[in-house]
Amino acid sequence: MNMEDVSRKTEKQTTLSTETPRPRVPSWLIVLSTIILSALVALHTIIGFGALPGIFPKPRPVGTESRLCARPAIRQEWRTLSNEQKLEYITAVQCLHRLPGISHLQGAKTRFDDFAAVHVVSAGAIHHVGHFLPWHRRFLHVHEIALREECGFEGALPYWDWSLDVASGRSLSESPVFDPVYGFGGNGLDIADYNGSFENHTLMVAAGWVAPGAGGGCVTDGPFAEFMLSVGPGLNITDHCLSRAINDNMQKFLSPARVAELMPLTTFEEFRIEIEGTPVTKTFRVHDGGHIAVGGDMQRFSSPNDPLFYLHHAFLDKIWWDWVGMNFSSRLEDISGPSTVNPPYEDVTLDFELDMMMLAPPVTIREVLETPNQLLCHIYE
Ligand SMILES: *[C@@H]1O[C@H](CO)[C@@H](O)[C@H](O)[C@H]1NC(C)=O
Ligand SMILES: *[C@@H]1O[C@H](CO)[C@@H](O)[C@H](O)[C@H]1NC(C)=O
Ligand SMILES: *[C@@H]1O[C@H](CO)[C@@H](O)[C@H](O)[C@H]1NC(C)=O
Ligand SMILES: *[C@@H]1O[C@H](CO)[C@@H](O)[C@H](O)[C@H]1NC(C)=O
Ligand SMILES: [Cu+2]
Repeated sequence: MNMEDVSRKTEKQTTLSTETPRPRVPSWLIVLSTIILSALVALHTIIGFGALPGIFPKPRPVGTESRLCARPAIRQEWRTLSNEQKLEYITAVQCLHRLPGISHLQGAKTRFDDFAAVHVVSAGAIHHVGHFLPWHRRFLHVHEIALREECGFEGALPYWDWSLDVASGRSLSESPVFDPVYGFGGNGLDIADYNGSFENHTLMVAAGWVAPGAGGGCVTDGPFAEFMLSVGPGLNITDHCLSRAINDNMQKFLSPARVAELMPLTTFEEFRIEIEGTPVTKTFRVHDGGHIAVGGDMQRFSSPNDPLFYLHHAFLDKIWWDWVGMNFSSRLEDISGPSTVNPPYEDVTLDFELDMMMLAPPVTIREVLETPNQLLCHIYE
């Protein structure tokens, strides 16, 4: 059973609880009450909810009735979790990595690989498009459900607010997310002349890329040292270890100011482009900046190979939800952008389906607009 079912059940039980007549009430009174009550119910049905305050529970405005879930999971920033909560999350991720894969996609050996494989296969269709944010929101949710249902995880997906690390003035490698015990381990082993430039080097340098200076090899400490992966790196299908190249030169794209400047953007169109980054923008933004700041697998199409992918994208998801919250009425249903990377372009609509392949049934963008709804059932703290 998942969170959706739990909250639905709770609501139903609350709504349906009725009082049984007390035995000492005379039977004629019960009959009379029943008649009056039936009349009231009929009247109520005809004139609608809200007409009889006090007799029936006050309903919520039409449309909101079953839209929001009763007890949303609370997604927290990594450093605000207790050590016990951190270990619970890490243990659940390791569990997913021990379970056999079900996707049958190339290279996917484990349930953890399934997600990287779907991301690789879908990569060309889910970035630089109108559904970039909604697709990743649903993807994170499906991952969270797998952790819960298949690995007994009882918490919520955490997020990583890297702007806190930038604000601290220290190296990103000192972030609590890179802790060897209560984090995801640190940098990759130094590789001689590693430069981490995988795509158009000229373009990357123009976008603000400066080589990390260290790392590039396998992560050697923490719970994901010797973490074996078979999807990636990039589009390759090769057995390899989790690699990283933590890049402090990316800090300037991940500052609190960079997050703050997204908030006043008035249209989703500006917002989605400004949060995602190159090559649509000329220089890096928070999405690509975060990927490149971690480097290695995280910088490639196979980025879900690094467990930090989920924490980085959860923060981007929070930023989107925060942006909506700044002007709910005008921003909630604002959606735009091409549905494909290549022409002929057609704008996505709320009915556009987010394809998770064999990971989960498709849902529409409309179904993932609000994080505390019945389907997603989470909020950010
Ligand atoms: C990094 O690698 C790219 C691609 O192989 C190459 O074009 C570029 O010159 C290299 N840059 C440095 C600084 O070594
Ligand atoms: C790389 O990017 C530069 C600058 O935009 C462009 O002039 C060049 O054609 C690109 N090279 C490739 C191989 O795409
Ligand atoms: C894939 O592997 C080949 C051979 O090992 C290598 O030359 C190539 O750069 C790799 N491609 C990517 C996208 O990592
Ligand atoms: C919300 O957006 C609408 C439409 O753009 C605008 O008229 C209104 O002033 C905004 N409200 C706030 C509080 O910014
Ligand atoms: Cu992605």
